[in-house]
Amino acid sequence: MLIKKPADIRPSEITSQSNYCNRRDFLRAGAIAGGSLLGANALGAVVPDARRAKLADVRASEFSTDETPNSYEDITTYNNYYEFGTGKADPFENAQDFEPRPWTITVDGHAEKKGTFDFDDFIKPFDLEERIYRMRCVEAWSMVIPWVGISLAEVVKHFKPTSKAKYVAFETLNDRSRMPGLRRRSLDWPYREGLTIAEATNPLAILAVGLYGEVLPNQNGAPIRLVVPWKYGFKGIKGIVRMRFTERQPDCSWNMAQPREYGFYANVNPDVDHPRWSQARERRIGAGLFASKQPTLMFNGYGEQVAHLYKDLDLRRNY
Ligand SMILES: Nc1nc2c(c(=O)[nH]1)N[C@H]1C(S)=C(S)[C@@H](COP(=O)(O)O)O[C@H]1N2
Ligand SMILES: [Mo]
Repeated sequence: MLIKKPADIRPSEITSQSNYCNRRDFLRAGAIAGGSLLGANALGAVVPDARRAKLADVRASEFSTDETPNSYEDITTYNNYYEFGTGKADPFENAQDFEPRPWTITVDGHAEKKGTFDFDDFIKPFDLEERIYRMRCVEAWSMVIPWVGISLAEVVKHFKPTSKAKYVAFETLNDRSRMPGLRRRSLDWPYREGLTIAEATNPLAILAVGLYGEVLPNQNGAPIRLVVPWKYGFKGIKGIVRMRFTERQPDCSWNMAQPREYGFYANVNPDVDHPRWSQARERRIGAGLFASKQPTLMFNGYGEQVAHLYKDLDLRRNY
């Protein structure tokens, strides 16, 4: 285990957001904090099972944007998470009582290391980083979100995919007793997404476990979700329970539902319109109803890091 740098979150982004803590959560968070005095570094990353508990040992990332993050309220009340309903406020309203524990993640397919891991054991080997990313939804709205996450590239390396592995497929929890939206066939459950191995090992891709320096809220995908900032929001699968290394391009929920509208790649691209609307501009959530839309950037502004992944690909056909 490498020695980590001390926590280095920009205080301005966190202090105003952390007032709420119920007594039970407060006590549990306290117990974790006490434990960390004995050496959280030596134990690896620890994500407490307590709402809005602060995450320890988070370092800042060189990949963060310096744009102002959206408010905690914007980020946690305007969501897409169809397992909790299709309205933008549904996940906030219907996911409050969801318990993201116990939680296991199964890793299978073409990899040397496989198995079913308890969430804490899964993330323990990896360092926590704050990554303030621009996020762009296919519905032409955007936000800036201060995630806390672990590098997906590190995770992939850890499980040692074999030469047969060309893609990584992810699946969301599919438990009707805990997710009311699953009773409707708004999508073919479980929610599924995938990346090429090259995409999954790009340094920008993360698995997020936190937001604003705190444990990830349920409506944003607790306890662990994917974040790929150069792709449309729907690639960012929430509540991940399975990660599978595959030889063939995996099925993806939105692509299965509407193949003409949602492709496998789903790179943010202002030049390729969605069949029903333009993708050239975006509305920044929180900017006010009368604020003008801003231009959308190729690869959501992350071209320097990711354009090389697609140099041999026709991005009009591979949308
Ligand atoms: N399991 C699951 N993951 C999901 C979705 C979903 O419906 N179910 N919606 C996606 C879409 S369309 C978007 S825009 C993002 C929204 O993430 P956020 O609510 O944290 O901003 O989650 C993505 N991940
Ligand atoms: Mo989306």
